[in-house]
Amino acid sequence: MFSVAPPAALGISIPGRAAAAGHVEIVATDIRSFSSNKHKKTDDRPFGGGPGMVMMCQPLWDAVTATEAADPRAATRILFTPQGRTLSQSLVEELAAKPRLLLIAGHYEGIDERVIERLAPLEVSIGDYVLSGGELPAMVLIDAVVRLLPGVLGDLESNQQDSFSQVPETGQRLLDCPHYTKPREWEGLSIPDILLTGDHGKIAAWRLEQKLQRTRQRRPDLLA
Ligand code: 6GU
Repeated sequence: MFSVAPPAALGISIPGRAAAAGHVEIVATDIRSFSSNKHKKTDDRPFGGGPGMVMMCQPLWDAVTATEAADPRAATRILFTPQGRTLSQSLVEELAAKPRLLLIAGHYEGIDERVIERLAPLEVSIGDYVLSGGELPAMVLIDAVVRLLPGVLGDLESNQQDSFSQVPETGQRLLDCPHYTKPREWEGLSIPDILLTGDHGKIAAWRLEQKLQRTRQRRPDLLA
């Protein structure tokens, strides 16, 4: 078959545990193994000249269609590119609800536009900076999606209170509040008294206020 070992980074921490427990299956495909060229070439010089190499249509098309045919569930195709829609927690939530994702990581200056048109993938970027390929963005997306799958996080590490998750009180996406643990005094520094009152209503209100304050100070764009 054409699958290869997924990147080692996916075998550890929460994605690794999720895969071991059967909450997610991650399969990697080497596009090079679909090259019809005797040198396993998957890229070539750009028409019109210029620097860099361009990923050819045929190996990518064949890799995608063969990978899709190996599983009857329809796949949502995602192509990682700096020209894509910026990844956000709401997009991560949308993708976590899909039965199957097919992630395409190009490792070249670009991909022949004709195969992008034919594949019609969702094009996704992870931010306004340049990486040398889509592998790290693919791992970022996998980590963000897998931790939202049912059963992956236990109650103690619930994702309900993460930064960028909608707060139940207002439905806004806010930054997280500060957290404290033992000891009560550390190096002369104490913790906010409210956290010791045992008044869960007041504590929840304080935390919401902290989230709003932090978001106003650090990320006013989230409130706009
Ligand atoms: Cl998805 N790909 C590359 N090459 N660079 C990026 C990116 C993706 N997102 C941010 N920078």
